[in-house]
Amino acid sequence: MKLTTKIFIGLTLGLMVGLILNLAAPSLFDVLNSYIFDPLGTIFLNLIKMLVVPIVFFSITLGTASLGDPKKLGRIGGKTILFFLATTTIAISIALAMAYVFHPGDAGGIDPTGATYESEEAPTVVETFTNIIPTNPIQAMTEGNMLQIIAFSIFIGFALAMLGKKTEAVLKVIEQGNDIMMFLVNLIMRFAPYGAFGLLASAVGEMGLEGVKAMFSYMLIVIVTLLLHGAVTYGAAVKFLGKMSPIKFFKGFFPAMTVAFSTSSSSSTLPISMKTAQENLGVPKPVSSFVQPLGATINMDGTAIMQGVATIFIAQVYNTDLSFTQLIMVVLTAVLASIGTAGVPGVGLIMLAMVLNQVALPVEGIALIIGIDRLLDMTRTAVNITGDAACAVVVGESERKHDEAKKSATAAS
Ligand code: DAS
Repeated sequence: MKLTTKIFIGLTLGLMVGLILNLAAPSLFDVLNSYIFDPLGTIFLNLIKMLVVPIVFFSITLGTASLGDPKKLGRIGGKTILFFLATTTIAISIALAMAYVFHPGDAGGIDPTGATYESEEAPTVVETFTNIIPTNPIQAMTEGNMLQIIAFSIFIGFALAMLGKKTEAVLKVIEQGNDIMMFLVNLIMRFAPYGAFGLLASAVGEMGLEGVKAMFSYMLIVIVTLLLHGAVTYGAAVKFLGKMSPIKFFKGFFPAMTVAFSTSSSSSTLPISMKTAQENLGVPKPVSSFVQPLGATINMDGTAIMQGVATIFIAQVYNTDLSFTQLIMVVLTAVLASIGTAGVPGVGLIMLAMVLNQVALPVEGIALIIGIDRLLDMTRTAVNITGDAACAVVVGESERKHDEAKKSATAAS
């Protein structure tokens, strides 16, 4: 049986077991969660998290080194950032429109009085950009500061490309390091169905149906917008820019989506996202190794969608009308906010506080949606990494066309 099918079965069983225990035997759920569900999920999460830092370092260093000339690195970087900004802006605009049309905050039965929420300090956009260069790369790795690890890896890869034969032995070590990481990803993925089961049983068992009912309209709008953005925006991008059938794209990338859904973490899913994009979608390794780790950190369309719907939902619950200028501020802040956060569970809520502050909405409103955020986090993380893969397919195709044009120009001359 295919691994994807096994993961899907794990997720389905987890959903059923979590719901049944939450409804019929909550005390039994607590025991099973402590001794089975939570440990299964945590072991799986830790196993893939163990690989994230070395995989990002080896793959980006190797990817940058194999890009060769700095012009190509600049070209790929430019296309990647442009794609990320364009799709995230589209994502949050669709989200704001959906929330305005369907009014989730007017669903009634939601009493905001007494809601309290302590928002964690989010980095400002300027801090995010100035902090990209690590003063201590080893410390960046121990702390898992993804943007700094990416920046350091690009410098090392660039040096390897420029030094060529002089450092080919080091390049060989980096190549072998990357192969070791990919082997370990394969090995760990055998445990994915059990990890997915544990993670979902634990999340659903804790949340239960109660939370879902109260926030149903809010959840529905977020999930519909996520699916709409994924199918339409990414489908159109891979079809018209990536010259790939959307069916092939979504089917080929589905294994990574199931892991993102299970773990709610783009960074933890990165090893599998890259393996799936390279093996199932044919994305060239140098492009995948550059675009996907960068995207897992700075490109979060799913998160921007949640922030767009949540902002309008909270404005409606607190009977506050947002002006057009404020809506533009929401789009800008959410796009920039998603750049500043690493892909880990629940980070979208922390950044939502930044967006709400920007338009003077009560941050306490987050307390209304925190209960069901885990399930939405799963869905939006799957969309986040799918956006990165769509970008890798589009940039890969663009580079193929560029190389072809270069070859025919050389042949003609
Ligand atoms: N869980 C985050 C991610 O890994 C997304 C979020 O929190 O919004 O992409």
